Amino acid sequence: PASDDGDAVVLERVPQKTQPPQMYRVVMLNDDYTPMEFVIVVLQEFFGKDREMATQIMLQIHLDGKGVCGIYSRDIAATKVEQVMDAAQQAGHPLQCLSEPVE
Ligand code: NFA
Repeated sequence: PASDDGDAVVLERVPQKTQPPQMYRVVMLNDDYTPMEFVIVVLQEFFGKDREMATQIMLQIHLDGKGVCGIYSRDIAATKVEQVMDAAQQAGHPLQCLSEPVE
């Protein structure tokens, strides 16, 4: 009968190769002309905030000069910026929005 005490099977842990995606903060900037109500509606429409949270974020931007609307992967963040900038332009408001890598 064949002996089976020969070749040991070694299972090695392969290091994880994939990294979580770089995330991006979508930041909105204050200005003197965009109506507060417009900012609140934009935060609800494009960032899924309820009216209370949208109002808090708007006031933070108004008082501090800028505020974070959300954190997303690159393509989603770029789309949010585009949606805000398009809506602002359509409405004739100078509202500015940008994305920046986290860390
Ligand atoms: N500062 C604007 C105003 O007083 C309101 C505003 C808030 C604009 C947040 C842009 C961003 N009408």
